[in-house]
Amino acid sequence: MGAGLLVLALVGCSSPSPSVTTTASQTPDQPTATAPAAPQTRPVGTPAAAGDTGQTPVAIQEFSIRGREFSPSTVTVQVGSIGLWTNHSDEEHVVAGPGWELGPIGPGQAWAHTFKADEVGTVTYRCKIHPEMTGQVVVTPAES
Ligand SMILES: [Cu+2]
Repeated sequence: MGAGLLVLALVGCSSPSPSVTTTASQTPDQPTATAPAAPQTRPVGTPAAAGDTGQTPVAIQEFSIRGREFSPSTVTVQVGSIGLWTNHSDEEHVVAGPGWELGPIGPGQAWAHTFKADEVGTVTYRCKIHPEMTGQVVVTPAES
């Protein structure tokens, strides 16, 4: 299961590089992240806390929660990519997608979800606390 991982990081609005602790077991076939609509996607070298070595680098798509909005609200990622939601607001949020849930994400916290092959297509997620908060992620198959 792609259970959410609490990322223990001191995330401030001025520190855009939260350290990510992940136990992602999904290994993308190709590390080439060529999602055209994902300007914030960046490769991650070696997941420091990952148990097994030799893992293929994965892309991280960062999402900001400010006020009661997700940013970006629509983005395209590849299977195996990690979505990282960072709460820059002053209240808790719970990010809920089909079959997964992150949170409650307190102010300053970041939680991650790895997009799996069974999520290929358009994933709509929302905040369970504030249903008016919604976002979409278009998950594309891993290139082979
Ligand atoms: Cu919320």
